[in-house]
Amino acid sequence: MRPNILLALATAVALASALPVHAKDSAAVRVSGAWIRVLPGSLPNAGYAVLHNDSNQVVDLVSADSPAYGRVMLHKSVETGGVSRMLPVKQLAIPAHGKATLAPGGYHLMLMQRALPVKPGMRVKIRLHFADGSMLESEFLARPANATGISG
Ligand SMILES: [Cu+2]
Repeated sequence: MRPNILLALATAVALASALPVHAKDSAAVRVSGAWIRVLPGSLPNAGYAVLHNDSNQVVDLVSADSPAYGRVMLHKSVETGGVSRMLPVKQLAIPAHGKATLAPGGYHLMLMQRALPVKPGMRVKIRLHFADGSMLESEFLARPANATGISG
């Protein structure tokens, strides 16, 4: 190979290795009260938590994933004319020095295509991804179908 091609290859390798391989952990967001309502069979499960933003800037939750589920979506439950429906949500803002709540009847993580067994009492890893490219891995406590919160 000619030297200038080798140089181009070396530059390409150097550029590739400079790209971030892993998203940086979010230092701004904390999760509390994280739990999953486990429904029987192949029904989707729902994940709930309170997301706290300790920083001076709004942080947007844009997606999530989990080794226990093939697909995780951000949803919002809305009631129109007495009928409850779920709508996909592109992003959820966590205000600066504030919080965003995912709870039954409102925002939630829709956990679909269960890939691992999830039983009440288990702790399930879910990674939250934010608009700034950071992410946060947290453990959600699996709870039975009739649970109304992380306890009770
Ligand atoms: Cu949903």
